Amino acid sequence: MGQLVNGQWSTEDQRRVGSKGEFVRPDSPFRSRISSSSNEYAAESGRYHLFVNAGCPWAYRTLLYRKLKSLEQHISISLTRSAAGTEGWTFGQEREPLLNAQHIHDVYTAAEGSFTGRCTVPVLWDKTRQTIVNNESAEIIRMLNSAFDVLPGVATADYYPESLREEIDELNELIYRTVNNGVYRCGFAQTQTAYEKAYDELFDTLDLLDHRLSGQRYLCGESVTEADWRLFATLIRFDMAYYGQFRCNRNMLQEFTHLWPYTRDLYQHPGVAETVDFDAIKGIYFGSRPPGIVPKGPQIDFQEPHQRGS
Ligand SMILES: N[C@@H](CCC(=O)N[C@@H](CS)C(=O)NCC(=O)O)C(=O)O
Repeated sequence: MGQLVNGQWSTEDQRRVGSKGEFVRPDSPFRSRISSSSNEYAAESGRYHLFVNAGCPWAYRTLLYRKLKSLEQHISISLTRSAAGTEGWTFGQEREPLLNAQHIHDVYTAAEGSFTGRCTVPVLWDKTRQTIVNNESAEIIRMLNSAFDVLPGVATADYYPESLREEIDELNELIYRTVNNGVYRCGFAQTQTAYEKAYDELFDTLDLLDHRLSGQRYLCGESVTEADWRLFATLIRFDMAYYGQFRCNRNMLQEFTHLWPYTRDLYQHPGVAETVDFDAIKGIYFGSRPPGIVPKGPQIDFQEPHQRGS
């Protein structure tokens, strides 16, 4: 996809491959935090903005949390086009209104003129300090979960409760490595061995989670947590994108006894369905590659009753 080198766009793709041909995801460089007690990044209404692509599973986490926590009135957004162009994620000729950016890389250079690195979404932008606060989705959703709770109208739901943190962290670690990033390790592997290792680990974890969900409604019991939402972002894309495009094809999600109704259960939570943009999902995985033909199928009914409680 290319990247910035000293603030200039370069179409040369930096290799993200380890010595065994395995996909290696670079660390996110902007890691500041918003909090209700921060002097630098205070939790204020209207101050922050998200630059996102609705198809991307990492950016999607932040869109989902913005909805779940009723933060739409406090945090504004700019959506890129779903497919990437020669200069990465783009807003097209119309540009987006906040920074007059045409590409996501314009947002990175607005924060740091000589930035070197990949220009990923999501980006959490501070309108006051005119800079990027954070571009790591795992950290952004933690902030959205609680930092803005003091503002009017914000939902009080806590998806990272104190009593479950250890369990959530443990699940996140396994699910990030083998499922969220696991599908990318399948799709971007450069050797057969690296691909098969990622594939086996992915389906071992999905089998384990399917079994876990046979005896309880959600990953940590009877209440939805961050671990569920992070898993959901991958599962909702599974049959449509990863099964075919990333060769994650031992089974479709729809063939799992418990994971499939579990995914529908989460999809049917108030507000969630409207955050999922199936055209955008197909757009990033298929539309970004020439000749940009997007598959019509598969037909999946996420609204089918899930029978896992109400
Ligand atoms: N660690 C980041 C990863 C984000 C990420 O890789 N986003 C993809 C889109 S799905 C991206 O923007 N890729 C562009 C690139 O790697 O150049 C996060 O979770 O926020």
